Amino acid sequence: MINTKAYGFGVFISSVDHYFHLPQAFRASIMSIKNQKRLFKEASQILKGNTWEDRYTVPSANLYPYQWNWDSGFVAMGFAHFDVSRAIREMESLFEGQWENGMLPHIVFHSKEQEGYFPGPSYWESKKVEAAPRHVETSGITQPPVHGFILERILDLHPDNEEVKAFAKAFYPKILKLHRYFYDYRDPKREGLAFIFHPWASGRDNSPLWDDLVRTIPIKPGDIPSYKRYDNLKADPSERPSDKDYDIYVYLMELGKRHQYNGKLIAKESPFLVQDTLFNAMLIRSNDALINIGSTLGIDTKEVQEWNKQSKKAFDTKLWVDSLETYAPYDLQNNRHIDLKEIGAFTALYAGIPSKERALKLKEYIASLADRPEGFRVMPSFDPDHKIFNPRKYWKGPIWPQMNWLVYQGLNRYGFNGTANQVKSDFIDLVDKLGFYEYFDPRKSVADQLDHGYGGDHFSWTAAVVLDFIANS
Ligand code: 9WN
Repeated sequence: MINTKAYGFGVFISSVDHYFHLPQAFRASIMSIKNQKRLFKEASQILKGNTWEDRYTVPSANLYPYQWNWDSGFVAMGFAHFDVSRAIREMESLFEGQWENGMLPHIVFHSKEQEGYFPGPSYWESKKVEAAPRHVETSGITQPPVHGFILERILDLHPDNEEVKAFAKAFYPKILKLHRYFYDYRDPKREGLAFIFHPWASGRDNSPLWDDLVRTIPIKPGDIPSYKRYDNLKADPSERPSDKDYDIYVYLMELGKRHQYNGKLIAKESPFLVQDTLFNAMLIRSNDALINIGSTLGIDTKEVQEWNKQSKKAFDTKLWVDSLETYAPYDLQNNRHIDLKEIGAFTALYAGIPSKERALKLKEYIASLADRPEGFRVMPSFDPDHKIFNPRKYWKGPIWPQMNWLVYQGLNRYGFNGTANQVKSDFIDLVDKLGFYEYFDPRKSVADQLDHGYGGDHFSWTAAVVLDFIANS
């Protein structure tokens, strides 16, 4: 892999062809150069095709027709490999949705209500909330904060680009404000860990992590309005969350709406209040990025350093579960760990949280999945030994692109390059064989017989991850 920092090698890729004129020695051969070139081109076309008004990108034109929070972070990283000005506009358009209190919503509705997605702009009633922006409608929940390390990645790719430097300076305070929101509004006991109050905010909607918790939420007639789902008309309904899951999603959105999405009030009442692994690992890794960027740009980072010291310690002590040999989310309303083995825990590597010993345990688990006789590509989103594991169903087992990217980065951070490369090549191989889908079957024997992935096609973050993986091979 090219470590751009170590080689002082600013990979400025102004076009697909420019990239492929780079010396071959810098590109390990995970597949033929011809195939890499083809995938790189297809990926860039997908991002361009999913772009609206030349400034924001939808995850998938058919399934998710608005701008999503963490999707757009990855999308910006993808664009940074061939059109950095578009990468900048992606981040800027996303943060147009940022609220006065710093909250960054999980969807920004640049376009009017469209038939085909629930819950659309009119559902959330964001404009009734004083802190929400006036010029654009948004949702009222957030998503994992990836934007700090995405900004760092863009800067790393273009260290001498003046437009990028100016953007980083102007953008830094917005990300800082977002992180401050999490510490001020989502961490009532000042533990250094932010809570979420909706499964969607975890980025992993129907993960088995949330099953027990949401099952205990009683919904009485009249608690939720009637609504119409479209997701299960557009994607295979057997892969999507159940109707019961959706009722809970709506119930929790109603609760948020009732409290004008005010974290402090919600914390008192919400039956779903969780300190999630992935969410907090992203916050910590993005804090790290703010510290690194700050020192390059001459910005004082004392406040961020203090947050991060506390957050790293709290994550490592509170969220580690010995019997599982991984981290696990913490359910604040029932004071217990949600002790299941799930991919979010493994992103702690990317945030530099575990000791070497713990990191080794995490790595060995991933490697052991890959070595099994029945054969898994790594890394499935949920524990294949658990009875709930379902290799086709959304967050209950399939391989997800952005999660593989995060796990890959984490393994490399700890020097486990062999396993990291396996995670990367497994993913590239899936896309090469099955297309740019939203998620993939992790079972080798099954996926090898298929001719497509699962969920939405022409998916933006799938394209973004392919671009980054290939550019850094
Ligand atoms: C709800 C857009 C989003 C991703 C999430 C993924 C899925 C939405 C949905 O799609 O969630 O936000 O309607 O199911 O779980 O991670 O950001 O790609």
